Amino acid sequence: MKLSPLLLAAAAALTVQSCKMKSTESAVGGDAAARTYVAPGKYDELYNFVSGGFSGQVAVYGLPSGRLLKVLPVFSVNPENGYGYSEETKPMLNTSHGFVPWDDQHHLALSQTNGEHDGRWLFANANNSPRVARIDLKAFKTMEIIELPNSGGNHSSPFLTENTEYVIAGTRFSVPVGNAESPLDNASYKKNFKSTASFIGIDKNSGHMNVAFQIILPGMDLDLSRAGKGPSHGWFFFSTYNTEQASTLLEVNASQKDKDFIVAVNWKKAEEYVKAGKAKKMATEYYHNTFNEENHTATSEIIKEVLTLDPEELKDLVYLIPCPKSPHGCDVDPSGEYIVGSGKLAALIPVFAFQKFVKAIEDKAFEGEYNGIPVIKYEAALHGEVQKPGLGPLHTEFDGKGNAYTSFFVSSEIVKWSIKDLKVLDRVPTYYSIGHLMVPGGDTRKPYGKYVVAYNKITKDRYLPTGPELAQSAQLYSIEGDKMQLLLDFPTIGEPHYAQAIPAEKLKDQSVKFFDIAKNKHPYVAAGEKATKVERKGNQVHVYMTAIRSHLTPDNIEGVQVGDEVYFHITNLEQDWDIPHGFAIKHAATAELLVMPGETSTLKFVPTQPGVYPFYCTDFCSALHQEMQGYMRVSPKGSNVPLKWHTGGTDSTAAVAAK
Ligand code: RUQ
Ligand code: CUA
Repeated sequence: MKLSPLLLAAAAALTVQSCKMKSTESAVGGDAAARTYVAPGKYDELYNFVSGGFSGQVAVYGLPSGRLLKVLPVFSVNPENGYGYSEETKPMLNTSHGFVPWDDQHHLALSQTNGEHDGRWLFANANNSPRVARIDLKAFKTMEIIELPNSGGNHSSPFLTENTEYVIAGTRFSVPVGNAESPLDNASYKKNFKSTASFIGIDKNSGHMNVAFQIILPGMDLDLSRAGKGPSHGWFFFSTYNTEQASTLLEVNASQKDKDFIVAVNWKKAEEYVKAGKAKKMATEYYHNTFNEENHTATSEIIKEVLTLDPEELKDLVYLIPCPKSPHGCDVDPSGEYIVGSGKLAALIPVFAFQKFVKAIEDKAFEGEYNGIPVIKYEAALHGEVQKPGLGPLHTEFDGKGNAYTSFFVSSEIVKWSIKDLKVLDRVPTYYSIGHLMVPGGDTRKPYGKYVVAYNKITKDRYLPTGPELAQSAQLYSIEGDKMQLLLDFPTIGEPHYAQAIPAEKLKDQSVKFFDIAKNKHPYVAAGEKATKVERKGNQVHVYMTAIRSHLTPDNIEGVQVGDEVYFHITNLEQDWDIPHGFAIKHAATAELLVMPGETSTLKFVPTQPGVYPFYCTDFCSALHQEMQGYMRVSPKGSNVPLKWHTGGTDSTAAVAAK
C-alpha cells in the first residue's frame, strides 16, 4: 500500500501530538490527584485571589483544588449581581472622566501587619483608568475605589508596605502632569512627560485610602514594585523600562540601553519632607468612591489637590540602581536584604544587596545622574548574578527557606534558585508562557510556602477547544520537596496576572453571613412589610418593596405612567445565611439586582410604553420561588389611573386608611 504525502504528514503530526501529550502528562506527579483532591463537603486549604486581567474583576479559587469560589466585581460592571447597575453601586465606577464600566486588573495585595498577611483587606489595581480598590475580606465586597491623578496606566500597583502604611502605585505611561496637552515626539517626551509614584495612605482602623503624596519622577515607564521589609523597611523599589525616553515604537526604542533602572525611593524621607512642608500643592481632580456599610450605598467625593515631591530638588529621596535589561519584576526577599531585578531581555538575573546599596550611598559610589537623580554604580549594589537561569525572566517569589522561584516567559518554565549562592537548583516547564507566579505568602516576611502557582499567558491544547478564545490557565506545583512537581491545571477568568493566597483559617470564620436589618440605614429601606409603600414625587415613583420567602411586597402596582422614573428599592428581609433574593422587571434596560439578606438595593426603570410589566425574583430561593412574582401596570402619560398598590389582595388605600 502506498501512503499519500498528505497522510504521511498527518501521521507525522499525530506522532508529534502524542509525544507532546505524553511528556506533558508524565510531568504530573503520580500522587497529584490525592494531593489536590478536596472531598465533597470539605474545605480547601487556601484562598487564592487571582486578578481577572481584562475582565476587570478578581476571582477567588480554593487551593489545592483550583475550584472557583467567587468572582468579586471590582472595576467592571457585573450584571450577575447588579454591581455598577444598581443605584447604590453606580458611584463606585465614577471617575474624573465620567462613569467607566470596565478596567484591566493586574495586581493584588493582601493587607499586612508586621510583614505578614493579616486577612483584613485586599487591594487591586485598575491599569487603564488609574485607580486602586480596597476589598473587604469579611463581606468579600469592594468597599472603596480611589482614582490616581497624574498617572497614565496604573500598572506598578498596588504594592504594600509592611504594616499597610501605604499602597504604592507607579505609572506605566509617563504623561504630562496636570493632564496638559503636548506634542508627541521624543523631544517633547523628554521635556514634558513625567512618571509618578503615588503613595496612598491607609487608615489603620477603617482602611480608608487617601493620596498622601506623589513623587514626580523623570519620564520613563515604571513597571512593577515592592516595598522593603525588615532592614529595608522605609524603602520602595520600582522597576523601569524605557529610560531611553522614547514616545514611539518602544519595541525597538526602549530596548536600546544595556541597563535600565531599579528606582529606590526612601518613603520615610518623603514623609519627613511632607511634614516639613517641602511638598508642593498641585491642582488636579480625582474621584474617591466609598461604599457605606450602614446604608449600603456608595458615594463619590471629588478631590481637587495633590501634594507632590520633586526628587531633583530633594536629593536624598530617590536613587537609581542600573539593572539589565528592561526589568519587569522587582522583588524583595523575605529577609528584606535582597532585591531581585528580572530583565525581560537579560540573560542573567541580578540580585542586589540592601546593605551594599546603603553603603554605596554613604560612599557616594555614583556613576553619574539621570535627569538630576543619582545613579549608583551597578557593582556597588550588586550581591551577584544568577547565570544562565532561562529566557525572559519576569517575576520572583520566595519560600522563606532561602529559595527563590522565577518565572520565565520565553522558555516557559519556573526556575528555583538559591538566594545565598545564586545557584540554579531545579526547573519545571509551564504550559505555556508563564507570566506571574505566586507562592502563598511568597511576598511577605513569612511565606507559607508548600505550593507555587503559575499563571500562564497561553493555554493552547490544555483544555477542550472552545473556538478561537481559550480558557486562561493556572498551574499548581508542589515545592515541598527538592524538586518541584506539577499537580494540577485549572482554568481562570479573564487573564490572570498576579495573585495572592492566604490560609483559609485566617479568613473563613470572619465571613459575614448576612447584614443586620435593624442596622440598615438606607433612606429607602422597608424594614418590614408594614413599611412597604409607593410614593410619587413629580415624575419619580419610589417603590419601597420587601422580599422574603416567597413573595414580594407589594406585588401589584398601578398608577405608573410612561416616562416615569420608577425606583424599585428592594429590601431583603431575610436574616439567614445564603438567602439572597433577586429582582428583575420585564424590559428594564439594566441588570438584575441580587439583594443580600438585610440589604436594600435599587433598580431604576423608565417604561417607554403602556402595558403590564411582570417582575420576579431571579434567585431560586425556596420551593415557592417560582411564585415570587408580581405586576406593574403602566398607563399612558397623563392618565388618571390613581397610584395604588396591592399585596395579597389588600388594597393600598385601605392599608393607608387603617394606619
Ligand atoms: S505584569 S506578566 Cu501586568 Cu504583573 Cu508581569
Ligand atoms: Cu426570592 Cu426566589
